[in-house]
Amino acid sequence: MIEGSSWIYARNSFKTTVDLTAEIMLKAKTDMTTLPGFFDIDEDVSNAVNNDKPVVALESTIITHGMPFPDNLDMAKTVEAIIRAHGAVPATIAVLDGRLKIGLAEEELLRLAKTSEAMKISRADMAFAISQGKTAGTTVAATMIAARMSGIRVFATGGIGGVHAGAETSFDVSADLTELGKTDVIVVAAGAKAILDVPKTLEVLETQGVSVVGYQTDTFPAFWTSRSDLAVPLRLDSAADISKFQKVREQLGLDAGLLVANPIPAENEIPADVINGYIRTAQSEMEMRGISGKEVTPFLLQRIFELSGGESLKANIALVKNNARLAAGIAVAFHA
Ligand code: PSU
Ligand code: MN
Repeated sequence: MIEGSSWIYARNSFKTTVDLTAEIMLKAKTDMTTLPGFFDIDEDVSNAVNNDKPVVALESTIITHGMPFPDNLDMAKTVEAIIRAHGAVPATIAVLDGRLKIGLAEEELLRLAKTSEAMKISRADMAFAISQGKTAGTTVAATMIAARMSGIRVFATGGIGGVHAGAETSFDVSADLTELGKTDVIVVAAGAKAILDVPKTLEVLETQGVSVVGYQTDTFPAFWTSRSDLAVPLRLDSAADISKFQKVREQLGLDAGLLVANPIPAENEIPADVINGYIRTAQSEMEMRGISGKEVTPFLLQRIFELSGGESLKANIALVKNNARLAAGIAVAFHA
């Protein structure tokens, strides 16, 4: 990377800065024809990427493990429609029978939403699912890898994985954080859920070199609640400024992610004391039942859904929609 760039600088030393910028941006573009044979890229998505048009990637663990059927299907379709309405092409990413899908057809979404057999894959087991012909929901980490390889710069999700409460003994730190530390994609999320240890999550993000930007907020949003008592490291108030920031990050070749923390709309939030009560109950049940590893996040989400009488799911859907809107706006600004 360093060698390649300095070679360009040496060879083009007579060129203007504008020429050089254009050349570096071009270099960052993906040649889709050289992707591995197990990629299936939707035609709208590949046309958009090849013509430098806005695309927004979407994860699928939220469909397979994050929400019950049929709400998951409704959410997935609505979010895609929101992205289209805001001028970008949606690309839901998943593994279906060993094929890495970048953009899903409606019947594929339906299949994914209904199956109880899907794996939940991250960096460590993505290749396993593909090589074994499995069907899997991609986590934030796996979706970032697939998006980056396909030339997609912007990705919308609900919340990222993080450092789990009690990580000092369990060592449960989501691979989403290390992925954010090395894969340059803009991830729009509503902060981190209060089921996590949010202060430690922010510390790990900083150590990993992740740019964490609060969108129109000074505090790091806590998923179901729009504010927390933790300061957000950086703040920007428009999609245009986020796009400007990302262009400089790419020119510096930072090879780390940009996390945009977008607060849930005030009218959809659940008061902190209410949601925290459910979280504590769910966490103590989890301990009693000895649940660990990959099952932690899906278990907690499901229990909080039950304890809140479905309110947590409504808020979750509202914040994903809100993130999709902002992600489309950022993608449009980035490709303007
Ligand atoms: N947050 C949600 N719903 C989800 C997830 C996070 O509100 O479904 C999923 C995302 O796919 C995220 C994953 O990448 O959980 C993190 O899992 P883990 O904590 O096991 O790394
Ligand atoms: Mn984990």
